[in-house]
Amino acid sequence: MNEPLAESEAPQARNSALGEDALWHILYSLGRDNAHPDKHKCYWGLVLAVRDRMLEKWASVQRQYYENDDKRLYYLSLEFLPGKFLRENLLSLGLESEAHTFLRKYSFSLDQIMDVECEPGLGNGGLGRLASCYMDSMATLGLPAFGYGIRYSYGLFRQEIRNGRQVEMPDNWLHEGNHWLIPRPHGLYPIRFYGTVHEWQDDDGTLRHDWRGGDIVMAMANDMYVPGYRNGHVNCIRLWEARPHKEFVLSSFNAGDYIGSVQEKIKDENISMVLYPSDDAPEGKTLRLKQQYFFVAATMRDLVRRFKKLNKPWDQLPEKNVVQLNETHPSIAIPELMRILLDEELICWEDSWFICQKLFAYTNHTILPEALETWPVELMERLLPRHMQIIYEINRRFLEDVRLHFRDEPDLPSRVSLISDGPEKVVRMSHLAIVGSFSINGVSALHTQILRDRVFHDFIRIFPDRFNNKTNGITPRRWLRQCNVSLSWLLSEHLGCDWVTDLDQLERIRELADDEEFRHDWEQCRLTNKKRLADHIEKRNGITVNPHSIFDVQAKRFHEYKRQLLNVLHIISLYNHLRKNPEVMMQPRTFIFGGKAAPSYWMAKDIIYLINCVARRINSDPHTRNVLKVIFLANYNISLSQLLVPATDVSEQISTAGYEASGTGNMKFALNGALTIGTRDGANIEIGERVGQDNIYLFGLCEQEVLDMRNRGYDPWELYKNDGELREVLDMINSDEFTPGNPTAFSGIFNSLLSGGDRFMVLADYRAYAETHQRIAHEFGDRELWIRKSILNTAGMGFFSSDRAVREYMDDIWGVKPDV
Ligand code: NTF
Repeated sequence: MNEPLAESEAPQARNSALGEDALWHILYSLGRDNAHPDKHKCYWGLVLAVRDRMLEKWASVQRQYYENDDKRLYYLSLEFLPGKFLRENLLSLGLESEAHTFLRKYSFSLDQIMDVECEPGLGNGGLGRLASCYMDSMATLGLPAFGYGIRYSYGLFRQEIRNGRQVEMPDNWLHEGNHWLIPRPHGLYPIRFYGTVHEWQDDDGTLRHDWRGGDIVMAMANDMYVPGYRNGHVNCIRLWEARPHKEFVLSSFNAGDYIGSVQEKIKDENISMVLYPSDDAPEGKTLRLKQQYFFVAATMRDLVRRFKKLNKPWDQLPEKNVVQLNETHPSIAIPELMRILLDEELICWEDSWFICQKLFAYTNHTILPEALETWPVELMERLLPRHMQIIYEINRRFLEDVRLHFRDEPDLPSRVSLISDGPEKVVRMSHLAIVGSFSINGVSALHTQILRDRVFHDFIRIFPDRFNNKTNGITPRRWLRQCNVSLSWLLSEHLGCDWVTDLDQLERIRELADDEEFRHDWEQCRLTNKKRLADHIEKRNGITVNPHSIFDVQAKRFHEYKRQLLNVLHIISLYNHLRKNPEVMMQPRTFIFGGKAAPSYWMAKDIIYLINCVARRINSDPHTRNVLKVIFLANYNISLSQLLVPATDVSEQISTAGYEASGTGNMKFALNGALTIGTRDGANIEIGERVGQDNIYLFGLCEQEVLDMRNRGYDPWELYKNDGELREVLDMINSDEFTPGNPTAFSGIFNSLLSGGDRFMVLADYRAYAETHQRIAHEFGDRELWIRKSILNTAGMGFFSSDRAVREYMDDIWGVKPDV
């Protein structure tokens, strides 16, 4: 099969063939015999050969940044989820067919080679994956951009399902080393924790501060390269790793306490040891705050070092740089830069604050109250004493201003204060991020509106110009071109290859929806993808699924607000219906779930257990198993997602309206031709506007109706009483139907659904959801109608390219320009 996209456009710096270089590296870099390389050697050799080509481009791009005196973007994120690299990098660099040629010689396919690669799980979900999509678009647009994060030794846990329950296993992704990551052991930065603040007076009598003592941990850079799509541009994500300050504490070493001295080293390295596995409930642990400060302090050092090379006055710092904070996790950067300017550069408060406020921009990704980050003042004072002083001073000046401008609102200062009074005083990190940034954005139109109307309502009045929306996007390189090869070829055959970097071109397939031959080809592509997934399911779960059945997929983190429960309730009701009416013809359906639950989130883990128990029961029932299957795919990650997304017919996006800030899974599925069943939440609303309301199944309460119902008093018992089908399902969950001998296994779930306090109002949307599913099954049976809708979904999704999103950030917020 031929590579359909023009590779000749790709600038090629090196002359030697990729394969030759790979062989060279197997011998000289890996020290292995290269006579008959096995698939591991082929993989590692290829990685090094590809890396060489990226490094050459990266070096010249870095020089260019200095020569052109470019403004630089720093993208700070505690999480990145890049997925596997090799195929993506080959594709971006235009090296795919060279790689195929090399591999063919040794009878390997690229797919086989990809099995060797370990996926870095340096993120929990949407937030981290968004950061990676944006890094891809920044490189493709040729932006002078730098990603910054942490090189966790252990990524997000590996999920196993044992007896239906989630079991967490460590993800030791670096155990074989990773050549995509280049460690930079020279020029480490010392990062301080604890210690004390000393005051002194300079010659003019100005009070100065000096943070001393405490513990020092060294920050070492590990660089991960991100090539743009066939434009010769390569950027880098710098991931900081904690290293011990001193190799051993020599005194205890000499005193014979060998283990004691090594312990000191282990303590320091702990900082970058493991990613916190919860995406929306901060644990408030000291180690997490240490991680945040550690990576932010090292990053600010890098920024200041590069700026100083330019020999420009400090007030030009924000003209030459901009820092985007991905959520509040890196917001300690604001007081850290203040500390550097005030205490090290001896700049006055007013000038320092002016610089900060022009440098930082903050993206909010969630309105869940439990996810809004706070840190106890007491902890901050101990760990970062100077930063706490600075935060107090920022707050004092800010509140003074607020009192001045809003004289008749005596309650306002306490509502907007950076420090909340309560039994325990805490620093509200979102308030710090808002006060210290020139731009604050939400990630979908609805989410931004909710920030304006509710969550940050007070701040809108204080800083009316700072708030804006940037609807999320996804990269078409990974989420169409790479994960859906057959559809990509079909698209390129009709559109040419430009859609890969200009996704609006997809609009042009709208008219092909009327073309019978095109519809046939479209359906064949989808079937190929579904068969591939069916094979995977057979292999992984030992269950045979029918590739002609509706593949209905809900793949995302497990959280009550995402309402996997609504999906299961409906599946059980279908099962009941089938058992009662064995003669009825039903559209065969395969319901597929994937996702992890935070290890301490018991309700979410129970929901996983429920799904697996229901699956066991349904899949083994001879009366129903030909028409109904339920599959739980363990260890959902980027690679699995790339397999699921192109094979999905129906994409479940059913969060309680108002709770999902945007969603990006919703975009991936629709881009690949799945139809969405979804609530009017996050970006679902905008997807509906783009693909057309006839081509999406939106149902249930909208955000305002959710609020109204809550105010009126939500009464799930009423729904239980009046809806017999629903009642039967709930009673089954509350019995030993799915857990023989254990009738209370799911009583927690039952009670949460029927408590008037169910914040997520699962039962309120049940009837509308079930009816919508009925319509879907009916319309799926009309192949012409369904394929037409599928095509129109892909056609309308151009807007959701991360290239569009990054361009908006670039034009409205960052003020950086492409340098290609
Ligand atoms: C997530 N937030 C939101 O829950 C998603 O709706 C959104 O698509 C992504 O961010 C990306 O914007 C988080 O992961 C977090 F951490 F903020 F809770």
